[in-house]
Parts: sequence; C-alpha cells; structure tokens
Amino acid sequence: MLNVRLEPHPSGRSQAVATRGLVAGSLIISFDALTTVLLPQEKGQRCDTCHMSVADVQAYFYCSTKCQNLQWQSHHKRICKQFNKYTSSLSFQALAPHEKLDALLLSHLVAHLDGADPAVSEDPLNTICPVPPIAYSSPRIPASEVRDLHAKFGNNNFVTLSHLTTLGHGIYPLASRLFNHSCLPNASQKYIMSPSTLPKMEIVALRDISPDEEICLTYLDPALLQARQQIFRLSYGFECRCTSCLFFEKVGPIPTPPTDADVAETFRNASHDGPHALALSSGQTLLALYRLIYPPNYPQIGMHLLELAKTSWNYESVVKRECRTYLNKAKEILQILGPEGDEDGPQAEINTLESVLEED
Ligand SMILES: *[C@@H]1O[C@H](CO)[C@@H](O)[C@H](O)[C@H]1NC(C)=O
Ligand SMILES: *[C@@H]1O[C@H](CO)[C@@H](O)[C@H](O)[C@H]1NC(C)=O
Ligand SMILES: CC(=O)N[C@H]1CO[C@H](CO)[C@@H](O)[C@@H]1O
Ligand SMILES: [Zn+2]
Ligand SMILES: [Zn+2]
Repeated sequence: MLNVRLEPHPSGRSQAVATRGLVAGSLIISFDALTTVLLPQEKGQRCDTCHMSVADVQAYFYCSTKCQNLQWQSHHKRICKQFNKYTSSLSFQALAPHEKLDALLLSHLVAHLDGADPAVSEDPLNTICPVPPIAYSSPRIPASEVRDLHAKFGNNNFVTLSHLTTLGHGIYPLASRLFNHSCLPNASQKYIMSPSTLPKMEIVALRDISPDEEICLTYLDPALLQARQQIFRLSYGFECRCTSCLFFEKVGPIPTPPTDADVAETFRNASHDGPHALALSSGQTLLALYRLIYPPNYPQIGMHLLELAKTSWNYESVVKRECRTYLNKAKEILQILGPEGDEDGPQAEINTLESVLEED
C-alpha cells in the first residue's frame, strides 16, 4: 500500500488516508477481484471471466480459452455439472432478479473458496438475512460460513462498470474494508478489463489530495438525494454527516418538481427526438443539478457534458462554439478518471466529435 495507510477514525472505525500528495487523476491503489458475476442482460454479450464483450452465444461465454481455463480452475469446474439444473430449479426461479445475482455470486464464491488454499476464515457476523439457494456446497465450507459470507454482500460488494454502465457485481474484499463513504468523494473506482483476468478495480484521485487527508469513495449514487440517508441507515447502519448531507439538511428537501429524474428523462427524450431547444435547456438544468450534487470532476458530470456536446452538435443551427466548450470540459473531467471498461466509450466519442468539429 504505497499511497494509502489506515489510521484510526474518531468514530472508532479506521480511515484510509493519503501517505503523500496525490494530484487529480493519480492512481491511488488497485485491487484484484475475489470473484465476479455478470448481470443477466450482459450474459452472452461479455466474457464470463474478464467481462470484455464477445459475440458468441452459450451458457457461459469466454473471449478466449485462457479466460475459460481461468474460470474453470477458479470455480466453474465445481459448479458446471449442476449449473443448468440449479438455474432452472423452482427455488432459484422464485428469487427476485437481484437475489438471483447474489445467489450466483455466492455460488461462485463458495466454489472458489473451496478450491482456494488455505480455506478462508471470515470474521462472523450475526444476521437474519435469508441465504439464497446456491449451486454448490462443500463440507469444507459449512452453512454458517456461507451465511456469514452472504451477510456481507449488501454492504460490501461493488457493481462493476464500463463507461458508467453497470455490467455485473464483484467482490473486492480489501477495497470494501479500506475506504469510508462520502457523498462528496475525492476518489472514484473504475474497472480495467483485459483478457484472461477478472476485472481489476482501480481507485483514482478525483482532485488533488494532500498527505494525511482522508480518501473517500461514494457507496451509492449521490444523486439519490431523497433516498440516500434511508439507504445508509437501513443497509449500512450509519448516518452520513458529509458536507453535502449537512448542506442539504440545512437547505431542506430539494423542491419537487423538477426532480432530477424528470429533468433527466426530458433531456434523454428530447436529445434523441427533439425539440432540440428543450434538449439543450433541460440538459443545462441537469448540468446545474449535477454540479450541486456531485463533487468536482465526478465522471457523471463529464459524461453529461459529452451528451450536451453531442446534443448541441445535432442542433440544426449548430452552435459550434458551444459544442466545443462542452466537449473541452467533458474531456478535462473524463481525462482524470482515464481509460476504463471496454474499448470505445466516451474517449472514442470525444475523438469522433473532435474530428467532425475540425472538418467543419
Ligand atoms: C476527501 O474527502 C474527505 C471526506 O469527505 C474529506 O475529509 C477530505 O478533506 C477530502 N479531501 C479533499 C482533498 O477533498
Ligand atoms: C419520454 O419518452 C417516453 C417514451 O416515449 C414517455 O413514455 C415518457 O413520458 C417521456 N418522458 C418525458 C418526461 O417526456
Ligand atoms: C468522512 C466519512 O464519511 N466518515 C465516516 C467514516 O465512517 C464512520 C463510521 O461508519 C462514519 O461515522 C463517518 O462519518
Ligand atoms: Zn475473457
Ligand atoms: Zn453524505
């Protein structure tokens, strides 16, 4: 751990602080996944091991035999035989979609741990969370341990993303232990995919961080303004007292309408189908909201600026200067997060838009 060290936090928990000054865009630390799982709608679109996109169609899909072997060794050889029977079983089918995903992830985890050497000993958590049926069991991993592992899912698993779109879930044990939450985080996680390895998580500084300053991630989308305190209380068992939460506590509830959800939908609709004036005005409103809710350089702001650049490019009486301005700001912000996820994505769109702007 070169850039981070753990220190006691006044709350009694620990906090991750920077051991040295870090400029925005610095890689802080990188984590390997323990195990991962794809969302149902991504199955068949992406390799089950490295999660890069592939074109084939079967039950588990791999971009290469290397990826296939890797997952085979990790867990698949232990669950392969019973897998189809398991996923078509009534008890599996009766689960809600997110429970199915948890059940699959837990199956991968238990099968993986059974093959791992030495068998992990996890600290026990007492909980009444019902454990979903899983595709694999082993005498080496008793039911009580499976229950403890599952109890940690809600708070500790990460959604894996490519270009800010969720593609699966993953377990990154060290990452979930290291970083505290803030709704105005100064660092962000991103996922690096390459063949023959599980997606790696990298933590990147969103702005300059001084030595000894705490490094925080956000555990959920800070734009869930109305719901987030409740989620912290119910799922994480703490009350967030970050500057953003204190600010919104002071100003009171954000007036509705316009809720950000409505504005976002208006923008999405109008940027596709017009009218463009509405697309631009709702897009600017949304930008103002994002700037209020998200910390500086938050990737979501960069992605939205890119959408605004595309929208203003499509505008009939094209406002080229405006397009260029949005594009430059989008570039500035997205460069801090740097390359992540699949090929193409925002960087490819920026390049395309830049080349058409130059031609014109
Ligand atoms: C990083 O975030 C934490 C929590 O919000 C805060 O205490 C710290 O001052 C922040 N540092 C910077 C450089 O913003
Ligand atoms: C957006 O489009 C969908 C589908 O056409 C429609 O159902 C929805 O009401 C629209 N929303 C807004 C806010 O315009
Ligand atoms: C900055 C921040 O969010 N700190 C939190 C770290 O975790 C403790 C315990 O969960 C919270 O009380 C702090 O607010
Ligand atoms: Zn692969
Ligand atoms: Zn907060």
